[in-house]
Amino acid sequence: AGDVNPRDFAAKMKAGNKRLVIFYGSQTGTAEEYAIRLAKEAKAKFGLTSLVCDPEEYDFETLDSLPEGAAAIFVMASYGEGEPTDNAVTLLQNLSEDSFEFSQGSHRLDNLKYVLFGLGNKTYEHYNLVARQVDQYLTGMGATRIGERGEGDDDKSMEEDYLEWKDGMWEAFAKALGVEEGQGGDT
Ligand code: FMN
Repeated sequence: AGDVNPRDFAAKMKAGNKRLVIFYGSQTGTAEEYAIRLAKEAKAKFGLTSLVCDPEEYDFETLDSLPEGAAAIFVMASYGEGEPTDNAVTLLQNLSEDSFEFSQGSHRLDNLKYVLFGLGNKTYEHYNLVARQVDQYLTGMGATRIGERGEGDDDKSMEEDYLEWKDGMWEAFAKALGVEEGQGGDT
C-alpha cells in the first residue's frame, strides 16, 4: 500500500485528500504564478487544498476519474502561432487525440468539471488560442466548464483581466462544487 504512480494526479489527489488539481501551461512563469494564486484563493475561500501540476509530469488518462466532488483548473499561456508552451505540448496532443476519438465515441469526460484561464497578448494574431482550444476539446468530450473562460492580455491588462474574471468564477465554482465561502483555512 502507499505506492502511488507519480504520474497519476488523480491518485495523488485521493491520497492527499485534495479536491482541486491545477495545471499550468507556462514558459516564463506567469501562468504558474496565477495557478499558485488560484490554489491559495481556493484554500482561503473554501478551505480546499490543491495539487498544482506541471502537465509535463503527469499522464492524462485519469482526467475522467477525479475524486468525488473534485474539479480541475487549467491556466494556459499561448505562444508563437498560438502554440502551447513546451510543458503543455503533450497535454494538448492528448486532448486533441481524445477529442478526435470522442467523435467516434471512445472517450468521455462527462464527470469532469473545469475552470479555465488563458494567458495571451492581443498583439499576437492567435490571441489566447491554446485556452480556446483546451476549452473546445474538453467541452467536446462532455466536460463542463465552471463559469466563464477567463482570458488575460499581457499587452495591457493581465492583472485586471484576472481580477475581473475571478469573482464570478469563484461564485460559479461554489455552486458547482457545493461549497461555501468562509470555510477557508488560515491563508
Ligand atoms: N499570446 C497569444 O495570445 N498568442 C500568441 O501567439 C502569443 N505568442 C507569444 C510569443 C512570444 C515569443 C511571447 C514572449 C509571448 C507570446 N504571447 C502570445 C503572450 C504570452 O502568452 C503571455 O505573455 C503570457 O503571459 C506568458 O505566460 P508564461 O509567463 O506563463 O509563459
